[in-house]
Amino acid sequence: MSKLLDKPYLIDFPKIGEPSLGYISVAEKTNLPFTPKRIYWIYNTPEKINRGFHAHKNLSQVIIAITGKIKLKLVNIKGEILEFHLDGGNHGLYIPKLYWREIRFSKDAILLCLASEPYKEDDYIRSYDDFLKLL
Ligand code: T46
Repeated sequence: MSKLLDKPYLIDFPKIGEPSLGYISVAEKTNLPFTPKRIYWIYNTPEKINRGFHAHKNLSQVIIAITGKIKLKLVNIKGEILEFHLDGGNHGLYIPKLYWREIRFSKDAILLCLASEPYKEDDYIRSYDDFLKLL
């Protein structure tokens, strides 16, 4: 399935369980905008480190804060800024292609990413000046 939407949005995954037992959340065809071709995760990021600082030419992603808190600043090609705070394992953020991202992590944060494409370094726009040239 490939539903190409041009705006980021939050996805609420089901949260199955109860406090005394813990929870299971599920990402599947019915609640994802694409079928993931790659999964990666980021952890042990020091709080003073910001990651990202790039956009993707073609890649879409869904990002989940499995634990901890993750703040994302997104910029679209018109220069509009959007901010999102993720802090529950049952919420995901869909990020379409062509969004500059800057990401901050709480000490205990684990970021899980479902990516629409395999890793390709030439899909990255890593210079903000080059990104601004798309405006
Ligand atoms: C994104 C944010 C949320 C690989 O070899 N394969 C991979 O699948 C990935 C994601 C990265 N790498 C290598 C490339 C670099 O040598 O891992 C190193 C660190 O990657 P990067 O500097 O891109 O890391 P972040 O945290 O700035 O960005 C990553 C993703 O690359 C990016 O798509 O949106 O996480």
